Amino acid sequence: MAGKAELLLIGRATARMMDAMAADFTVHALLDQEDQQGWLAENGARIVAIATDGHWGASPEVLQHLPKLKIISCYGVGYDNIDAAACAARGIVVTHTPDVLNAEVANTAILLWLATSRRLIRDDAHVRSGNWEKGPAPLTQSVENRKVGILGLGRIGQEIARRIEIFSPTISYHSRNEKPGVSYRYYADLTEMARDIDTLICITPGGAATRHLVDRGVIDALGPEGTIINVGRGTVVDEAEMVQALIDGRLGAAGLDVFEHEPKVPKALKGMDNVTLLPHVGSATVQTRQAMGDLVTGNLAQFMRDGTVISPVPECANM
Ligand code: A2R
Repeated sequence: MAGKAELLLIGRATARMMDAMAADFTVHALLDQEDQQGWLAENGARIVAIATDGHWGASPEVLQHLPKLKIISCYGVGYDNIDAAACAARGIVVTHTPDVLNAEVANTAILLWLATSRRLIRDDAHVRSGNWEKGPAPLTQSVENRKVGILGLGRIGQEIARRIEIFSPTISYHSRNEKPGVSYRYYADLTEMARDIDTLICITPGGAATRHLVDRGVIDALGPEGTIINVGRGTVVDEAEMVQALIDGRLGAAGLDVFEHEPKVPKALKGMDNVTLLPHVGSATVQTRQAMGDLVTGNLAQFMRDGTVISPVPECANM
């Protein structure tokens, strides 16, 4: 009798995911191998499935060792570290975890926006340090009636917009295509939108097509009263330009869950009290991460059962 199919785990998985995957697969964790290249060269030919995440992805250097690979199941909605078009061309289906994290990431965007505008971290420090006994904290910026622009009105972007409606009558968005049936104002040009708003919330995918969409021109159009909230990918914002603009006072504030070279964060940001910094935790609650894990293992199990998957990435939707 043939043994179980073999799966390569890139990165880490929860105990619940490991249990679920063990039903169909013998799981090999790449991070447990001392000599990863040597292990791949020796064992890669037996691997039919990969479980990975948006951070680790699946590099060409790994994939070249896996001639029998049929499926890559990615934990996270962003898959910019996987060349999905190349995988589709090789007959490898790539899946991700859209929708189950929409509400959580949208909540994180609102959390960052409120915390940044109302200087939550600075004022918390004001209490803890005892400075409150010497005097009140300086006033902050209201989130009521701001002009908010969303860069990327997709699944998550629309959830963010729905929440912003409570605070702001003026919501606009930029994406490559105008979204049918949406009442928010569409801008075909991002810089033009930036001129008309005071808060820019970024929630596009990463990758080459969106790299540095938020460049110096967009940052200067937002201006000294402007705020950038980024819960998409760090690469979407020209981070060096954003930091310099914050130093110069050409940009007012920033709330950031993602960074261009994360987990490395520019030192200058760490000393600013007009920025709020999070370690890429947009979807990182127990409940949402469990739902994401279940979708990762659900895609793998369904594929082993009948060759279909629940949530393919768009490049693999018609395989
Ligand atoms: O451009 P469109 O019309 O395809 O709209 C998509 C927009 N988008 C872009 N906007 C401007 N320039 C681009 N080069 C560009 N590429 C994509 O981003 C759409 O409105 C939005 C993405 O929406 P979804 O595909 O539904 O993604 P979801 O689930 O909202 O997640 C967004 C990203 C993930 O890829 C992760 O990087 C992060 O949030 O967690």
